[in-house]
Amino acid sequence: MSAPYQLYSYFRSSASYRVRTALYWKGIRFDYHPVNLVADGGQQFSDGYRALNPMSELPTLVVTRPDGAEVALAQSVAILEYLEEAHPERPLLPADPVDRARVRQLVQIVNSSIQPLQNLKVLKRLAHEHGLDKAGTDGWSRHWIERGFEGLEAILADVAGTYAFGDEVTLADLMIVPQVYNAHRFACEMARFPTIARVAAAAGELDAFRRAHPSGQPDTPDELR
Ligand SMILES: N[C@@H](CCC(=O)N[C@@H](CS)C(=O)NCC(=O)O)C(=O)O
Repeated sequence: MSAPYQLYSYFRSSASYRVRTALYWKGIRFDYHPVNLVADGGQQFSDGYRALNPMSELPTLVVTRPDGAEVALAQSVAILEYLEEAHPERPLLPADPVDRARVRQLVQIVNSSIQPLQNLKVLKRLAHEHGLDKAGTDGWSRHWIERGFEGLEAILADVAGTYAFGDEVTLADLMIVPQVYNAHRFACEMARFPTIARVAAAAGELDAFRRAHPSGQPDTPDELR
């Protein structure tokens, strides 16, 4: 029997990593459908995938309604908010409205002010239209991640506990752990961001985060396992 959710994911996609973590955190069954962002010129551009997600981005979560109708949800934060509402067990947002907004502030720092600037399509454009080599595009990504982490570090210095917002895991951790994974890929100087590094390491130890890690997905190449 197929699972109630169908996740379209790429092992190294940080936005997919966020959603995988939420699914494991809440113990929700899902089928994994790999979409390779680099093979064949990018499988996200295939007609089949574009029909699910016209933005040609990962992740997409296909949800089956009680009447059997399937709905494709895109944008990882919209998916996380949906999962939080549909599966309130093991909540990932605090109860207090002001605290919920503060967690969402952290979510949006990663979602809107960091990740889009180092997305694959941006790096491809810099390489193909503006002549940057690999060192150039890596430097670009490093710059924007470190710029964003400067602000995030200052905020976390006030609000972090064991995890990004106090002592409970929240959506902020689901955003920060994959962004720190990307920061390492681009050789960011993480020693400058001790609170971010500390909370990402603490959350990264937890079972859901381990299971969602890029090194252990069905489409992870053997050499990266
Ligand atoms: N804001 C979107 C971002 C999605 C996104 O950028 N996905 C990346 C992988 S992490 C992607 O599919 N990139 C495809 C490309 O750049 O061609 C979300 O949160 O879902």
